[in-house]
Amino acid sequence: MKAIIFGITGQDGSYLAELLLDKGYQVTGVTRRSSTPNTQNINHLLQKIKLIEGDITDPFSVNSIVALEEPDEIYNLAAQSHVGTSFNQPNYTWDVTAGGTLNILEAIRFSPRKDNIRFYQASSSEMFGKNYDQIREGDPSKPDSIKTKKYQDENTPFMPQSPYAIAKLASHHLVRNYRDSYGVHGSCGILFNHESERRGENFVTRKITKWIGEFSQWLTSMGIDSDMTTISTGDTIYVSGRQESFPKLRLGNLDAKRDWGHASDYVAAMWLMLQQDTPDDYVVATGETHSIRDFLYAAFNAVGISNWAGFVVIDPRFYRPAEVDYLLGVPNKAERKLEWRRKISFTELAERMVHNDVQKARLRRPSLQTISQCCSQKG
Ligand code: NDP
Ligand code: GDR
Repeated sequence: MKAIIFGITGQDGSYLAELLLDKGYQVTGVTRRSSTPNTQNINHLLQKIKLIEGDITDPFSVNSIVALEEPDEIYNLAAQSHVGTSFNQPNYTWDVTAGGTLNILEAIRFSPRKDNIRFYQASSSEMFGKNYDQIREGDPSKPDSIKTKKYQDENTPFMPQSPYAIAKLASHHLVRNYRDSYGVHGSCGILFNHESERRGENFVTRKITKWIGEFSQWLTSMGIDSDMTTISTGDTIYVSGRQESFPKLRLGNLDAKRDWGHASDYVAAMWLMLQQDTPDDYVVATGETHSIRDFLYAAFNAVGISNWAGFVVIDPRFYRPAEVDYLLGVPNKAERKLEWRRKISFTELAERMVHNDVQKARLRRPSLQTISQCCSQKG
């Protein structure tokens, strides 16, 4: 079997490539030209995969890749995937995240091998935006036990809140339309947030764990235990009796709730979708929701710090013009039809990410330069 992955250098692309290689696929990844190397997520795979330069916004590039590679499966993971960035670069986000999908669908539609190609589209829980459904759960004989649960599943209406989410929704509808109009075997995974040790550094979970890694290394390099008294004033952390300081972690809205899983579990669902004879759309999620505060608690706890609030500054620059407040996905359909199960829990996810970033910071041995990079704290 032969697969093309658009977006192979990203978090999901790298895990998906590993999964397909394990299953014996020939994997071709599409990478766009960059002036500095950006293959850190797939460097360990470079001997086993084929890389082709291309850009999803260029129909000629997409057409020729699909025609020359003759794939059995195409996975479209390429996107401008940062929601906050999409407010500042809406046109670019639209071109990549919506227009790019159209280019692949057209390449499939006009391919003489159309009926032999299966297509996966990376749809997103962001498409639900402000919307959720509700059910009342509990024991009817014990009124106190009855609670209202808010959730999203395949039947929840979409109400996107950002240029990114609107572009993803356009792609989602395009796949349905090409399925209905031209018989394209296209499936959409409506994936809720999934993170990992390879998560981009300006998404909130990785921003937190990377900061913890740098901070732990700073304490270690000064011979200070993490339980020593730190004095937190304004934007800065000091240690009693010492001159040196470290910038606090700067974040936006801590009250938003997300349904967070591990990316390695989620790429398995992508592959399972394309093994179904009939294309369809599936929610992939954990069925749990946690606030950014919960993630901060779990992540700081992984290095033995319980009072995370003293290390964080709220910075309005990281607020979004419109927010998605609450996401909790119900993956019943994926569990029933695909027999998909997630394996990694919320706490394990946070711990794995923190330990990875602590280790990375240790290997980097921070200089003043890395500390100032940490201060710039994008995302
Ligand atoms: P990343 O941002 O880590 O990866 C995006 C990938 O798209 C990168 O390989 C990037 O290449 C590539 N890309 C961007 N623009 C282009 C372009 N013009 N032409 C070709 N390739 C391009 O995202 P994730 O791995 O986290 O997510 C994968 C997909 O799933 C994305 O579409 C995302 O929107 C979607 N999604 C993600 C979720 C999550 O929680 N992670 C949840 C739901 C959906 P480069 O390295 O050059 O930038
Ligand atoms: P999200 O992920 O927008 O859900 O999109 P992100 O980690 O960027 O934000 C999650 C929540 O955290 C709040 N937040 C911050 N976010 C960032 N990035 N930086 C901060 O400093 C910060 N402070 C608070 C945000 O406001 C938000 O509420 C991700 C992406 O992977 C999308 O591509 C994908 O489609 C969805 O998940 C599902």
